Amino acid sequence: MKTVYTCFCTDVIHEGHLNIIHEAEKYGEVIVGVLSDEAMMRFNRFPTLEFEERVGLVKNTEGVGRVIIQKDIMYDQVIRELRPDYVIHGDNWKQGPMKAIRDNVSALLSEYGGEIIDIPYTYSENVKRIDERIKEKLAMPEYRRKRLRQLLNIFPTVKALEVHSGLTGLIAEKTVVENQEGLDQFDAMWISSLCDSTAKGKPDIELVDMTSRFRTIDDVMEVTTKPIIFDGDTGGLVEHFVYTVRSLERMGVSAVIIEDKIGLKKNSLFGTDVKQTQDSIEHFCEKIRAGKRVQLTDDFMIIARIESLILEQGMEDALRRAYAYVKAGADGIMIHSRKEDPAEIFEFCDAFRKECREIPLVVVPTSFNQVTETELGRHGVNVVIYANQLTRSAFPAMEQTAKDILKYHRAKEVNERLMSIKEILTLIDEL
Ligand code: SPV
Ligand code: MG
Repeated sequence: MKTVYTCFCTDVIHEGHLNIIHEAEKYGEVIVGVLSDEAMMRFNRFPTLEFEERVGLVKNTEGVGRVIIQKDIMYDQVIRELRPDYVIHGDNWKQGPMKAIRDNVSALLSEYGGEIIDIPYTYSENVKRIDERIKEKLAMPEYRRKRLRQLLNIFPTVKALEVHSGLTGLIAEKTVVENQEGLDQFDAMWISSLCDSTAKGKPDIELVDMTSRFRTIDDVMEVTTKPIIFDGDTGGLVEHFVYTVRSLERMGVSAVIIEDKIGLKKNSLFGTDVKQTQDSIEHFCEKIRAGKRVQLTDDFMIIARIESLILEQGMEDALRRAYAYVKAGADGIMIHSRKEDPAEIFEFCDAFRKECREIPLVVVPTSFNQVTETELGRHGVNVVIYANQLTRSAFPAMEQTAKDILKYHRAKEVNERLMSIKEILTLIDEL
């Protein structure tokens, strides 16, 4: 009997999947691969069911002969082991980022004469509704909040992109590219104080108040499902920080990062060019302890950010602070540097990792931007934050457009570099 393989990356079986199975049955024994949590999280979206539940769902579906686990988004291992006569899939994988997967399958099958069967993708109101419902579920605080911890348990490095609005949130949520391993996308979002302030035309000095910062979080949350790491600046007064923790946790934010500075905060990338004061270890530990004390779930993380290298206080001071903050209950450590050479970041991470193997390490490679995520991962870094690149790329583009319209007294000259009217009109889906 011939074999037909299909891979399901789903937590609900709907008429589209039933149709695939029904069509597959015409060709032979139907083998369904259930995509592993790791692959689903990295390349598609977070599952809302436990892996075993997803396997059970497929096993109990009529027409399914065998169920296996597909570990990677690309089919190499599965096809080499199973050598199915056919691989069947909805024809939606002929375009967009999924085309890379189809090309991979096609190349593998051609090695021994297997065939792809593309069947029309089921576009129906019901399928659309189911898809939307799952997305809504993923956006709920109780699902979203724990997602950063889940990611950290699975992936060696998590990458976060700066967002400061619904629109930038959508970019972080939806941007997918093809690479050697298959598809890639951002895992999380960073609500930067610098970019949130800049978007409002204000300096990054804790001037934009928490009510406004929460409004930004809300704008982002309304249109995304990925976990949020919030830049909490200094955390403010201990008496205020406890309320911030409660609010962020309730909203479904996964982590807040607070920096060990006190008084008027200036952006770290100014370094010692401006007056900035580092907090005492004792006082900052008190802030961490107070935050941890008021937390209501185990999901939320308070990450302590060390400014010793920024303020040229030396490696020893940075490490002493890191151990003290971990002892006070910090769920992670962020080490910051404004040097172009990543040597001091590597030195810190290597030394810290010898003492603390488990505590997540966070870095923001803005100045030392030549290092890759893999390199940072080798030094024990778990979260890489691209803290301001969206804002910094948008501003010069917008400014140039404004200049050119002024220069030519019309918009024809800038038109070529613009998104088309059709694209902007259809960019945002309606419910
Ligand atoms: C931010 O993005 O606001 C940060 C990172 O705090 S940095 O600007 O490098 O200080
Ligand atoms: Mg900041």
